[in-house]
Amino acid sequence: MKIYFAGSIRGGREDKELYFKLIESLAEHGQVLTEHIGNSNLGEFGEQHDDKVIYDRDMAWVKEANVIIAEVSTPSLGVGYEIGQAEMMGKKILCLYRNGQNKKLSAMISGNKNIKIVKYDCLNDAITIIDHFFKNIS
Ligand code: 6K6
Repeated sequence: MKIYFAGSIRGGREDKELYFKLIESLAEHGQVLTEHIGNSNLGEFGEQHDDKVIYDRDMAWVKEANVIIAEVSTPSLGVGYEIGQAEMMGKKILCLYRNGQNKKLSAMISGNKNIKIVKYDCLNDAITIIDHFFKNIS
């Protein structure tokens, strides 16, 4: 199982520790192609690659992945783009949205019937949701 985890980078790194823990949990279900998203040293201005290199690499990984798991509590153009591309490729997509955010989830995600969106309260809830998701697709 190849897993593409998507989480905000330039959209804001407030949830980077949460991403790290989610990636740890995802790694029990397969190979996480995007482990760097949880890297606490990667800030909004983090990884010093050319943007084209990042785009090409990430799109190749989206193609390679069996599933896309996106943490969408922090609005991110890049995460939204990846979800849209993954949908066009027919990938299975799970979006996790934490309750109590001051910004509502975009209707382009919440209104899309091809995307499974689950709201959660805490890390343990999110891990349970992830475990169910993988149980149901295997
Ligand atoms: C430059 C500055 C900080 O980080 C960078 C470049 N690093 C990136 N490395 C890997 N993936 C990236 C990078 N920037 C964006 N992405 C992809 O877009 C990731 O897969 C994330 O899921 C998503 C984040 O998009 P933004 O719009 O929040 O950056």
